[in-house]
Amino acid sequence: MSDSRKSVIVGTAGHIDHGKSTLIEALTGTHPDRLEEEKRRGITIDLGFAFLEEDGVRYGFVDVPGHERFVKNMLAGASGIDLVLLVIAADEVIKPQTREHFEICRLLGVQRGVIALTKCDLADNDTRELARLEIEEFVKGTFLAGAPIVEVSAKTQQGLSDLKAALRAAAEAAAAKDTKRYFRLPIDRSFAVKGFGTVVTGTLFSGQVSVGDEVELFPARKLLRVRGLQTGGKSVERAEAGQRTAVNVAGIEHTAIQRGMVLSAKGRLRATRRLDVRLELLPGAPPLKNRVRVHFHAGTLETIGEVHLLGSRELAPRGKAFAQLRLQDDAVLVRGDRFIVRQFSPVVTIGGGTVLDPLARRFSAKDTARAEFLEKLESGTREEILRAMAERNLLGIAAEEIIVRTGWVAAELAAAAKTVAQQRGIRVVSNEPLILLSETRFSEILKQLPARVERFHKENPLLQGITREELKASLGRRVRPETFAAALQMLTEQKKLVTQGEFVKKAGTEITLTTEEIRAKDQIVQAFAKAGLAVPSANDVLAQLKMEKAHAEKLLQILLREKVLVRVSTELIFHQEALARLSALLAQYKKTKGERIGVPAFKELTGITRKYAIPLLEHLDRQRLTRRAGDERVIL
Ligand SMILES: Nc1nc2c(ncn2[C@@H]2O[C@H](COP(=O)(O)OP(=O)(O)O)[C@@H](O)[C@H]2O)c(=O)[nH]1
Ligand SMILES: [Mg+2]
Repeated sequence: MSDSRKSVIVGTAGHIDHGKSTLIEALTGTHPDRLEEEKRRGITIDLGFAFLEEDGVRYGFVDVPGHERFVKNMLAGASGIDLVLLVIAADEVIKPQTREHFEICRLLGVQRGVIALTKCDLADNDTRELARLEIEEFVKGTFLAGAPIVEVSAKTQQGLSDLKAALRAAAEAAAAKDTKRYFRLPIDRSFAVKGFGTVVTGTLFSGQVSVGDEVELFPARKLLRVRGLQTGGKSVERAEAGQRTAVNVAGIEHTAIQRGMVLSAKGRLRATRRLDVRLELLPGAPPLKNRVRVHFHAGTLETIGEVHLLGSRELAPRGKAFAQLRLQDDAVLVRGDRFIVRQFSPVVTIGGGTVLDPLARRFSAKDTARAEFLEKLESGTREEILRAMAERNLLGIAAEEIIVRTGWVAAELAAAAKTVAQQRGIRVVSNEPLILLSETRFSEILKQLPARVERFHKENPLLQGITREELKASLGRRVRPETFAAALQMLTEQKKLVTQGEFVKKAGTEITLTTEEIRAKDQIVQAFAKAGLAVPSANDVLAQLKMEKAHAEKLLQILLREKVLVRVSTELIFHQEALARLSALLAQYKKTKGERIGVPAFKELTGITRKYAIPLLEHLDRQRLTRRAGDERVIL
């Protein structure tokens, strides 16, 4: 679907009673106040929405409440807006929520806007002129410096066409939201529509969504099917970033979804309660102490967070710092997302900032590299960020983790990884999945592996080698399977290690058994081979040998490792050929007598006593050759 019409979200901002809702109605014909209580009291309590399509631009208006008690609702609406319509009444000019809303928009990174000087029918020329000067002073040096200040009156309709022209110019200049990123929609409402079921609404933050898509609901991590979509009051097949969107989802009650939850592309995000951020304090805020609790707002989510300042005990007004936020609830965030913090009590907006690492490592005084890492995340190129992530993690970093932290799409990640792989210092240990690891760490592993193998040979002179599994485990949990495989491959290519099936050994080592050992080993094998299924006890077999028990024990271990012998229970060991014959026997039985076999029939078939039959049947169950069904077994 190619569609040249631009979609922009316009959010109102401004003090209560300055005429925001009235102005939206004058512009769109829709009064945004929805709730009964709002209509009765004549004030906006929650978010309101209206649409307008004009001159090839689709406007989604989000009307916010001006009352200081409802700033938290305003915050849910303000995230995701492209343009702010700052509403200032000519007769009152700058009031507390004019300031607070404006600061919030600035902290949320809103880039553009239009200022509406409302209620101009109530102000004479001089008053309007003074208001203008005051507003110009107010926005000086900010993103709204130089923004048009349009005089309007919703009552007389004066200035409405100028306002639309100003909005249109701003809409054209505004950067379009990225429809190529992963789909993300912070939910602001959830309700049921008769005949359709659950509908959630929100500002489509990034990417796009189509009817039929499977999307993920956070933090529940529930997959939901998109049954229908609406934008601008019309049913559509697809909605994209920058549109107010209603999503009809199947498979969930509307009461199970609340404001603050997020719908997103499947598997592309992760919930977090610990994030590293760049935090900024407003000029008018009191100093912020380390470990203080704040209200945290991001997207449509509101929760409580604890601030851990990096490297300082207090943040001064206007100050900026790196900090870790610990949240009380799950948030779904990626690098670059904006957030707002409000004082715990009394509740006023004190600052905000940008998410740098949404899956931050636990705060620790020993972690001296954190600041440098965060600087990279804040202002580095993709390549620099990728390097920094790979270097910071002993395990290296995998594609999936990079994506959930950064929101990068596959092509961006691939391009950056390609460049990084060509530079020194970072190694691609696996392409599928993509895993990057620092060379320093990789060479450590390259040194550790032969040392571990060597030690194994020393401790187990009779064994041919260490199993892959044991070798991997000896490195601890700080090595991914892919990294282990890559290192092992490199070492075998360099002929430092040799692999033989399950076993890894040092190149050039052959275990050499003495003639006496070889003979003894053979004796053990013969004893079990001869016995068939009615095996002797291992102790008895070993006692027959003319050697020390511990020594004989080792030979038995070798045979078990070589899988010549198989341990079926603590007591019983069988020759692998006897077991192979047993499964052939069972297959034959199944063919001729059916799939069910009881213990008596099994004993008869094999000619063994209960002492052997029961452990053998349990072994067969574990091997999934049989399955227990009451008193009988089903041959699989
Ligand atoms: N005279 C006049 N009154 C207005 C104008 N715009 C809004 N009002 C009135 O101001 C009051 C508050 O308006 P409202 O839109 O609810 O303000 P909000 O709190 O900013 O949304 C209402 O009684 C409106 O009728 C205007 O341009 N001129
Ligand atoms: Mg209002």
